[in-house]
Amino acid sequence: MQLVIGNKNYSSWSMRPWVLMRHFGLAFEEIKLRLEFGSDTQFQRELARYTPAGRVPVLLLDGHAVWDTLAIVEALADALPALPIWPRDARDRARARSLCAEMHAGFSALRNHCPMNIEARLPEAGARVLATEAAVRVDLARIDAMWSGQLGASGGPFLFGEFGAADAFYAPVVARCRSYALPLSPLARAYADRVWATPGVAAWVADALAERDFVAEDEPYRSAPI
Ligand SMILES: N[C@@H](CCC(=O)N[C@@H](CS)C(=O)NCC(=O)O)C(=O)O
Repeated sequence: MQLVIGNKNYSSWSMRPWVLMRHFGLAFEEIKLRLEFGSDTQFQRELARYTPAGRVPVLLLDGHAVWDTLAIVEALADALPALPIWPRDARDRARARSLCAEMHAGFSALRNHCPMNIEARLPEAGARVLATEAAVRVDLARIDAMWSGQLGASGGPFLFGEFGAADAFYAPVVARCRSYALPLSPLARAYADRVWATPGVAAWVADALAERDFVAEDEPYRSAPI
């Protein structure tokens, strides 16, 4: 298997399947493309070798391209049915898919105003966004309630007991909460800390910190390279 990804510091969508695959100890080759925005970039030209969709991540299964995180997670679950990527219980599985779909299709205010930037510490930007953007407050409250409710239902330590696709989908939100110092309830904060400490997430974060790259489009709150 190969996984085509963007910069680890910035590419929240790439992070999701990568940490899931790493968590389950899957052997895969990582193909990292430097993010660039706009048309006719080197990023777009290289990516076009793998997908016509123009976005990372892309999973190559025996050379067959699967793109978009939801499709990638489903393809992994199909290919590796012994792994608890989704919960075993059908109702839990349906709920886990709902949470992933909610992330995939929603939380645009949080995503737009607090783009993932693992190495950055931007508490002032976070405070400003929370003070001025009601939609971000709504997104954060929904995520906190989702995590807290789901941890109460499952008993933890992860959303459905053991770490799986739903936790991987929310790992970039954990990164945003840290960078922008977004407030969480004690239950949600403890969950976020557990996610951060998982070996797959920790490995991604270590790689992100080592990148020391600067993509201006992903740095709305800073104008200078690190
Ligand atoms: N719905 C897609 C979103 C993927 C996505 O937006 N990827 C970003 C990087 S995190 C990207 O490739 N951006 C490049 C561009 O927009 O040109 C998924 O779930 O994989």
